[in-house]
Amino acid sequence: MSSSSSSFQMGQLVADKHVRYVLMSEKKKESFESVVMDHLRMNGAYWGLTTLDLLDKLGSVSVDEVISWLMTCQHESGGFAGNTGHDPHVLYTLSAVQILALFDKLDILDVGKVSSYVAGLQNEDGSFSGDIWGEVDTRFSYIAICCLSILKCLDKINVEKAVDYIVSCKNLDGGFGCTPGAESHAGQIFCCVGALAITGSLHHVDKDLLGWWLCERQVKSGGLNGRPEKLPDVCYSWWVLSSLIMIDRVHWIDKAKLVKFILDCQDLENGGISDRPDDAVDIFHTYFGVAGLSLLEYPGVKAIDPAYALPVDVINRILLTKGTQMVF
Ligand code: GRG
Repeated sequence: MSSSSSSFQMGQLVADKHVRYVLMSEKKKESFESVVMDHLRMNGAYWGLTTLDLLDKLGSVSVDEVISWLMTCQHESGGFAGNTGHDPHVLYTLSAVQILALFDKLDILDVGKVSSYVAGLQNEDGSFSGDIWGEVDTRFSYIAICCLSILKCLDKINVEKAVDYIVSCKNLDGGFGCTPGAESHAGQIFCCVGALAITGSLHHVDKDLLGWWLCERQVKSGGLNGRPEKLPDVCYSWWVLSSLIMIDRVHWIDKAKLVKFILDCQDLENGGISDRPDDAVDIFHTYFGVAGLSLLEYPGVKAIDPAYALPVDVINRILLTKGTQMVF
């Protein structure tokens, strides 16, 4: 379906240009962007490949090439690094698992090994460290829960303690921070709400209070910020909207104005999406812009799951097959 047939009376998504931008950014290995992103290439691959899948163009990449590189990033511990020769971290392990899920290639994984690596990062209080160096953050709680759920190994961790820890990071404004007492931030809210959604624990969220805080993130231009008094940024189209959808309060924001803000951040000539109109594009904002449009049901963009951050058809394929452990 082309966006010209849509009910959105505004600029259009230049989908073909974004596809070309994603495919080209992979080829420009010497560019500044590639060099500074070298250590987190696994995240970049997840952002780029998911963008392609949402635009129904995943077939444009060589599955074998991606997977043979991806497997060079796995360590003896079972965890994945951001690139060949780097150290493993749970951040990159989730991206690796998500990429394999996109390609329907989870069967090449030693699931026992990967899940033991992730589960081994749970601490006594239920929180998760990101790697052996021990930094604790609710981002890592989400990542561990999302990863283990995709691998159908949630039973390897103490889910009750994991949930209790996340709840201990809830603030009086209804939001969540990275550790107990830390300021509410839309990115951390996505992580906490996502982890609670996956574990069937959303009853811990005050949906009206949090919904109010989240819908107040919309500013005059239609864009969303991540916390009060901050500038809007396309990436919050994902962190805020997905959270609003999970708590069933997405109708509290002006969706048409947000669509316009995202479309205004496109590079109409060379493809790619930036944080704000007229800034330089990058792969991170291109993904979160397209993913935001997916949550807004923009025509021609496949539906994405707000908790797992993967296309709905991919999640259905995984969760509806034999061996599913439903925690709901
Ligand atoms: C699978 C989608 C997915 C995520 C994996 C890594 C992760 C889990 C979640 C990250 C959540 C997070 C903290 C997002 C915020 C990212 C961001 C733009 C941070 C910028 O923070 P500041 O303080 O910017 O620099 P503001 O906008 O507050 O000025």
